[in-house]
Amino acid sequence: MDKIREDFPALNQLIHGLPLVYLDNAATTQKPLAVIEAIDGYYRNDNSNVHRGVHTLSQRATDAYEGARATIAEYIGAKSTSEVIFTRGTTDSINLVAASFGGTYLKAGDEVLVSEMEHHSNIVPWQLICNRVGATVRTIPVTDAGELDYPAFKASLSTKTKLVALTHVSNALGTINPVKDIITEAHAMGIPVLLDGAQAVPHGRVDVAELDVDFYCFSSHKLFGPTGFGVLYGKREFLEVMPPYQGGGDMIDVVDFAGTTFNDLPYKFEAGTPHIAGAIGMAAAIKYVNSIGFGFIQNQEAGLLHYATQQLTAIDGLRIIGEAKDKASVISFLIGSAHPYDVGTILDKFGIAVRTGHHCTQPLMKRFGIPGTVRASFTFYNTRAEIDRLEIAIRKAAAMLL
Ligand code: C6P
Repeated sequence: MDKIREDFPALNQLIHGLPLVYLDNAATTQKPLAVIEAIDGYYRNDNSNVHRGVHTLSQRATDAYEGARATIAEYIGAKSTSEVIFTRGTTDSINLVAASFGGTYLKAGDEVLVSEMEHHSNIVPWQLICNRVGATVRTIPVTDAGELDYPAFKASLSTKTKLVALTHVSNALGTINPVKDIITEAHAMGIPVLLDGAQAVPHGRVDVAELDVDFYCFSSHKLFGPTGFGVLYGKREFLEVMPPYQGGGDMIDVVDFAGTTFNDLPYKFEAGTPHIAGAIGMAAAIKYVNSIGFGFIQNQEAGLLHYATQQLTAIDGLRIIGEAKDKASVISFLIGSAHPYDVGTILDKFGIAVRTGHHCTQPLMKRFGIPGTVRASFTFYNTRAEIDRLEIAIRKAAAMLL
């Protein structure tokens, strides 16, 4: 563990005079040296634009950029690199599908099915497009335990449903949704499925071919890579017929005032100079995760989740929000009537980083009748000793606030 933690320089610092306990991994993970060095190396040695130059640096940059696409495609089990579109992140990926797929195929009276536990970025893009075309965003309720109401999901599917857009793992509750069953159910009625995988990819191997998912969206920065970069995986049969999302350089074939033709996949959806260092950094992150292995990662996270749940539930007045049977290493909680911001501010004084607030899931907070939660999210570099520090700090916060 010491050796793993040495890979993450940001973990090794004092906050308010105490060693940092970083438990905000669902917001963004820390970056290993392998990622920092890959980005540094690119800017030091190979910095150039891609797909545009015959000179050596441009070729090196292009090779690294397209090499990253191959690494990412292999990682998620995509059949072809042409199904892997580079975006600014999960939010951008969902907006792309909403604007291009939604803008083309959604008509008045149609429905897009989302759940009550969605992040705003899997709600608002659908509201924007549905409002434009006269379609409706329909919601699947969430149970008291924070699970998807599966019978309600089944009952919501109809001939009006043109897309099911669901989160794979809830950022606010940690709930892991039964996505394989959901996809099978939707496909049986000919309905495509988009999954928001922002919180799923850091916790386990996702195989898009095995899932048979139609669109899969995720961000690099929650997977130990750089911010501002992410992926839209889409099945070729959809991407081929979807119109471009944005216009500009690289996404065209021939431009003429009489009419413009577009580049092949995936470039049709990648207008302008891309985040080259982002792609290189994300590929380095994937190689790093592969070197650690999901066997170790999942074992570590399951142990931390179990230990933290046990330690935290022993605290008087502490209530966990989200008790799904199948859960990622996330604990959202409230202590008595204390406001989450106050708890988070006190925890910071003890050197502990957690997230507080509505976690960009306001409808979910409304469902539970709460203003927000305090969220501790763990990854493989966290330790039981850190959870002990969290527990002690929560007890002190409770003594101060209640
Ligand atoms: N959730 C959190 O603290 P971007 O910002 O595009 O990289 O990811 C958006 C997003 C989409 N879906 C889910 C399930 C997410 O968790 C997030 C980001 C962070 O929970 C920041 S709000």
